[in-house]
Amino acid sequence: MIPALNEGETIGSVLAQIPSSLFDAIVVVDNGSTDSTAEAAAGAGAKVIREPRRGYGRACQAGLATLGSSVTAIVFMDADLSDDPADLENLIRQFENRRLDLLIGSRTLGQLELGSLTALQRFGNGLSTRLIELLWGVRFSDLGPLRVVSRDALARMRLRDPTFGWNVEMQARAAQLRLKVGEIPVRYRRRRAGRSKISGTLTGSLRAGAKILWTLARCFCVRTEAVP
Ligand SMILES: Nc1nc2c(ncn2[C@@H]2O[C@H](COP(=O)(O)OP(=O)(O)O)[C@@H](O)[C@H]2O)c(=O)[nH]1
Ligand SMILES: [Mg+2]
Repeated sequence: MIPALNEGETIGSVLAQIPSSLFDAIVVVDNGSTDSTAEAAAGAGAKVIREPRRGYGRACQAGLATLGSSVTAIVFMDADLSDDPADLENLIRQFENRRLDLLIGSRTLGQLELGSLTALQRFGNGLSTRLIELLWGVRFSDLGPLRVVSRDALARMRLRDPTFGWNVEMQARAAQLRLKVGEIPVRYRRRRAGRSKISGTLTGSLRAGAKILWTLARCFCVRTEAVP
C-alpha cells in the first residue's frame, strides 16, 4: 500500500522496481493529487484508490477498506523512492519466518544516504522511540514508513490518526497490545524528485512532531482494548 500525494515524478519508478510476484495487489492511494500520480500509478499496473480528503492516515484507511478478505498482511511504503523496493523481499521473508505481527524497516539501523533524514527528524525519531520504550517497554529504533503488519494486528490496533500520527500510533498500539514486533535494517535515500510535504520545511516537521507527541499521549490515555 502506497499513500501518495503529488508523486507523479517518482511513483512509476517505485512501482517498476517492486517485485510484483511478492504481492496479491499493489494499491496506490491517491490523496487528491493535482499532478499525474493517479495516471502514472494506473499505467504502471497498480490498483488506484482515490481519497480526496488529505492525510496520510486517511489515505491508509481508505486503501485498507478496499482489501479483499484473503489479504492477511499489508506492506506500507512511501511513493517518493526514498524507501528502496529492493528491501521488500527481505522484509516479507523476515516477517513470515519470525512470525511477527509488525516488522519495521529501520532506517537508523540501515544505510542512510547523506541528507535523507534531517537533524530534526533524527531528534524526533529518537524522542518518540524513547517515549514508546518508557511508556510500554518496547524498544524501536525508528518510525520508518517501510513496514509490514498483519491484518489481524491492524484490526486490534484500531488506528485512528488521520494524518502523520498514523505510523507512530501503529507502533505505540503494537507495544501496548504486546504484539510481536521486530525491525530490520533498510536503506533510505534522499527524495529524488517532487516536493517533501513533511520534513522538507520547518513548519511541516514541527507540525508532524507535535502530532506524533500528541498521538503518543492519546495512546497512553486511551486504550483500545484490554491487554491479554
Ligand atoms: N496520502 C497522503 N500521502 C501523503 C500526504 N503527504 C505526504 N504523503 C505521502 O507520504 C509519503 C511521505 O511524504 P514526504 O513528503 O515524502 O515526507 P518526508 O519524507 O518526510 O519529506 C510520500 O509517499 C507522500 O506522497 C498526504 O497528505 N496524504
Ligand atoms: Mg519522503
